[in-house]
Amino acid sequence: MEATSVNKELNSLCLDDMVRVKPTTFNDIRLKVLEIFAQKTFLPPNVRDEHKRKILRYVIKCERVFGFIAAEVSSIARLPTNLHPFYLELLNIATEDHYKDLVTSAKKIVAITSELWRDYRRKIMNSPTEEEANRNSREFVGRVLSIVRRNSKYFSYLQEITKTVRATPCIVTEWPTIIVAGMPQVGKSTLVGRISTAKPKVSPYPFTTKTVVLGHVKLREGIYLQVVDTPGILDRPVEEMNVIERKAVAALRYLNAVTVYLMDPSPDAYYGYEQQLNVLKSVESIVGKEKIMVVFNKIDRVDENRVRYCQELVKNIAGYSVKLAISALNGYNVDKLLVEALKLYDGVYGTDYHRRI
Ligand SMILES: Nc1nc2c(ncn2[C@@H]2O[C@H](COP(=O)(O)OP(=O)(O)OP(=O)(O)O)[C@@H](O)[C@H]2O)c(=O)[nH]1
Ligand SMILES: [Mg+2]
Repeated sequence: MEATSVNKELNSLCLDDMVRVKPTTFNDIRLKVLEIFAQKTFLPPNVRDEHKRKILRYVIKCERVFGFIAAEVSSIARLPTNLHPFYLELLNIATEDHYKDLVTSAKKIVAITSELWRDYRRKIMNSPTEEEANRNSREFVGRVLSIVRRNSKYFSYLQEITKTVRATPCIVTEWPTIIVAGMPQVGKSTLVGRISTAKPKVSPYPFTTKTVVLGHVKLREGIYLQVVDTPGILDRPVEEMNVIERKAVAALRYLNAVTVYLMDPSPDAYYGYEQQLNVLKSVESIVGKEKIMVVFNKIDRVDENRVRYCQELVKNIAGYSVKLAISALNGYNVDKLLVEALKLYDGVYGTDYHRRI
């Protein structure tokens, strides 16, 4: 078994292919509109009538303003809302649950601006004097900017959206997926880094992992696994979780996977076994007991008696038999873990991967 890179094109879902937008704000738009309006206009030489030439100048200015706003805001209005639920949830997390509001408000700007432009184009064209054409075109720009101002409060999330898009891995939909979950500091990233192509940051501080990280493992020619590193989850109700924990919950809830629930049985673990068992219960309430495999990590620093004692606790308090004890740090039993996880996956999804490796 080896960590290996594979072709990203292979039946993969990539957020950056679907969500393409660049951050902008009302102020950016306002400045650009004023700049466009002030630009010199060059009239087509075939318009000879002096009055028409003066009027046309304003039509062209406003047409440019309209074209700019339509293009700028349409890229937001066209953001997809029928995404894979995992991706949709990540975007909701990035926008404090305002992703759909953002798209709706951009659609509103485009629709109202288009309507205004239809009206004002006629008005400006029919202006009897240059002064009136000037007044009408300024009125158009003023009204358009006011529409943008009133409907752009969610644009402030665009920055966070682009960050999320950049940080979100592609999902290969046809591969078995194994999520590694647990409290902060149990060694999730160390494990994922050891077995897969992903190289997540490891450190002795909680919430080192701030987003979902995905790695690939080649089990044999043509058989690959996806391994998902998740941020740590604390012992508290799902509704009270912070945005980092919510990303772990999004992976658990929306990816078709099995979950390795990693525990640190050390007596001086960052979080004690009671909290770790409470979080196991939370994870169970999201994915269901049948999709969970409980694994002890850091076995290199825990004596046998302690392991046995903790196994009993897990059995008696949470009702799970601990499947394996590993050391993500030195690699002890990690290959076994992959095989066991795959067996669980096959049992849940009716596949036969573990027989083919
Ligand atoms: N002794 C020992 N230390 C380990 C083992 N696995 C991880 N560690 C250490 O535990 C600490 C936390 O490891 P991480 O892999 O960052 O833990 P995590 O669960 O990803 O933590 P968060 O990202 O904060 O949720 C680091 O100091 C690792 O070196 C292990 O098997 N044995
Ligand atoms: Mg981590």
